[in-house]
Amino acid sequence: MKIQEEQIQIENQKDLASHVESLDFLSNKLTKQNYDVNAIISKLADFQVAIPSWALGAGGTRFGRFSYFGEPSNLEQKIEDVGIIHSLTKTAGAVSLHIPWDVPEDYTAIKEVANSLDIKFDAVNSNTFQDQKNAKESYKYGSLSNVSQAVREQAIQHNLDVINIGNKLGSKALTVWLADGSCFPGQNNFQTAFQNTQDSLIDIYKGLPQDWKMLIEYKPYEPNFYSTVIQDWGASLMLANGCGDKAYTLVDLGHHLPNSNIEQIVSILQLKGKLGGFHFNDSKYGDDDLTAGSIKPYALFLIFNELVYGMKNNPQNPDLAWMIDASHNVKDPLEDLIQSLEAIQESYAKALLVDQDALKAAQLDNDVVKCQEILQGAFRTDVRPLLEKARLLSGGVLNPIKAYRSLDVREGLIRERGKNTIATGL
Ligand code: PSV
Ligand code: MN
Ligand code: MN
Repeated sequence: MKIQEEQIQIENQKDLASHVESLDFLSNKLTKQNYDVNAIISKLADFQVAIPSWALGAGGTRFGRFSYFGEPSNLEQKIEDVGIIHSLTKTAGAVSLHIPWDVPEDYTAIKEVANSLDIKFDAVNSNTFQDQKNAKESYKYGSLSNVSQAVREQAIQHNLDVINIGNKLGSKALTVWLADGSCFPGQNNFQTAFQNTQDSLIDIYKGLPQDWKMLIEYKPYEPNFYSTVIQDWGASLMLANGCGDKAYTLVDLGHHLPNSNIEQIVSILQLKGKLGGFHFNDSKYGDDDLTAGSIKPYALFLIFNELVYGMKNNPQNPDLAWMIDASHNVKDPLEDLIQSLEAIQESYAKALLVDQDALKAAQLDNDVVKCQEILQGAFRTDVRPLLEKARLLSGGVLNPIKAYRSLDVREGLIRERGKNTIATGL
């Protein structure tokens, strides 16, 4: 299923008058306050977030999986789903694959599908948290950290294979997330597990092409509940530094203990030039993988405020790999991803409204109240007309969820693919 340009135009006609009215109102207000509205809109239009291949089906929990029907059952269909989201929002121009769930059968054909939908291949993800069919060794007690050299070698080789697959598709980064850790005190020697992980990562790093990055993700707990080898940004940063210049820390919003100051983590990593990637989601308790901005929108804004500051002031930090990492089982996954994209863009737009010069002046005066006024003034602005305009200029729709429903996309997918399809994923 592909959304046609005429369909987009018809959808946009329905909302154009009210969009023009609300954009005029906001533009006038912002222009009077000396904002360059067109520059903000063009930054929004440029901002692209990768969609993970595993979020296109209804997510599972350990208690079960409920299909949303019409789910993609192969890689081509997954890319087509990303194409649908991208044609509506124009902000999802990349897909992030998970190997071995998404190994292409025919590389040329897959690249052609992606190309025709204007989708690029973002970071590739390795999987050493599940045993693969016919694998000789088991990851039950860890992968890159395992006490057995044979297991570590198998896990290293898998990561090298993933790089090879990504290379054929045009990816430029490998994301490593490990489930390695322990469930009970005494089960692991912390130092041995960490050192094994470092040595294994160095072996993988040696196989990284010159223009690639290695992104090392951290997570405090789950599936292991006593210790995780790469449990926080400090562990990830040490490992990245131990590998070399092309290795970076990846921050996943759901991978922090409650009340962690994620914006501060992000800020300092950028200062050190070591923030490589970002996974968006939201959570109430832990790694809940909920829709970005659905629980703590102010926290998301504060994180974006630091990211915007870093993108401007930290040339030592590379461009970031942005990805949504959210999936659960009560919403249509495509609608959910559209909602996440909207929340991400909204937070970005609000962060772009923070007057950095005024904030700096207020900080130098120790005017705490003014600092807060500046941040909250930006946060309270309804920036949605700017997002609409960015989409309109890029050929997307003014209101993606409304258009998705009025075009009966899910019904079309069910007609094409059948009801009983289940996508691979977490
Ligand atoms: C598991 O927590 C996880 O959600 C990580 O965030 C990874 O990025 C993702 O799975 C895919 O491996
Ligand atoms: Mn993640
Ligand atoms: Mn996660």
